[in-house]
Amino acid sequence: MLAGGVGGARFVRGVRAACAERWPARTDDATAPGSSSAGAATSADVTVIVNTGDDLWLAGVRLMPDFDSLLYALAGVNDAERGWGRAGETERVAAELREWGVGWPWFTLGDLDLGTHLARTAWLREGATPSQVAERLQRRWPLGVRLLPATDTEVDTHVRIDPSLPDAAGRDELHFQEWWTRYRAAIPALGFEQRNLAEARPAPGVVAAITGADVVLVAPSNPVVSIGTIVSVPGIREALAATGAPVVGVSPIIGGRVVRGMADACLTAIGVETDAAAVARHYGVRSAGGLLDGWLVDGTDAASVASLEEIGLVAASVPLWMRDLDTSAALAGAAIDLAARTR
Ligand code: FO1
Repeated sequence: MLAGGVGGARFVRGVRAACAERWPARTDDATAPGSSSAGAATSADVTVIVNTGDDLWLAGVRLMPDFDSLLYALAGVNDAERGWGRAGETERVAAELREWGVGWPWFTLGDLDLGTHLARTAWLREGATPSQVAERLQRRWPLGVRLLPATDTEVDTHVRIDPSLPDAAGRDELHFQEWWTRYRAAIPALGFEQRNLAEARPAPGVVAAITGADVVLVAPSNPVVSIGTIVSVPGIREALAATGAPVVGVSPIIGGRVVRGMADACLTAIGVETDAAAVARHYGVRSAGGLLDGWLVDGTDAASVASLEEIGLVAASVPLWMRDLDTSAALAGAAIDLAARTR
């Protein structure tokens, strides 16, 4: 699976549940990944390739927001209401950091969450790579799936803006997290740029996961800064082109609106309409050099299925709203079924 954080987490939980239902863990295999997390035991081998473009250094620690959102959600320790961070979080350290003028006053580092950032940063300073750190963080909770950062290179996304705008204060770019959390994506983006992309390589295991997969799923995550960043790491798009597995995506747009977040601002910036079929066309059809073999849209967008099939996609409309684990699992099951139809 390719996934971003908040939007990706619900879908990944659904995939885990759908796999547990279809391919339950063998009862004699007590060591199966996820065997001790409720309802998640599956013999399926699920790898999630996680967007790292939202990552940043702040207050001396390395943050990997999408990785952490997936980690916390799959472990069941996430703040489901807010959508990011830990449940039962306190903010005592954040209040101190504001007093010291360290970090960003509009960006909250919760106390429990800071524990994760400190552990990660300590291991990075000891010489571990981000993917090795990711592996260590996952040992704490039995997730039932493997989370892999797309790359070990720091490819933090920056947003190009017009320096003459009042909020820009003369700057012609902002870190994605400042644009997203401070300005709620309201400053028109002129473009998105990932740092160090030319020298970036897929993290160990990423290419093998894609080329060795039976099915590749593209989560309903932000097509520009989440999925877009993953596939812009040199080698990942090529692995997707080469894999024998069908590649099936789920639209993050329902009835012309984003399901959550502000992906519409990102799509507008790159000239793509906020529309389920337009996102599919943006990803492109694999047989013509694009990413996808199949695409799921919501019932609201059922009218676009015929035109998507005309351009060579296997498409279907199903309920896309992930209200709870059951609806997420049903959606994941529909994506797996669509993959079978592409063969
Ligand atoms: N989102 C916010 O809207 N405000 C915050 O203060 C904030 C803090 C934060 C800290 C750690 C972390 O992992 C994520 C955090 N997020 C916060 C969420 C994050 O900015 C974004 O929603 C994602 O990167 C976009 O998927």
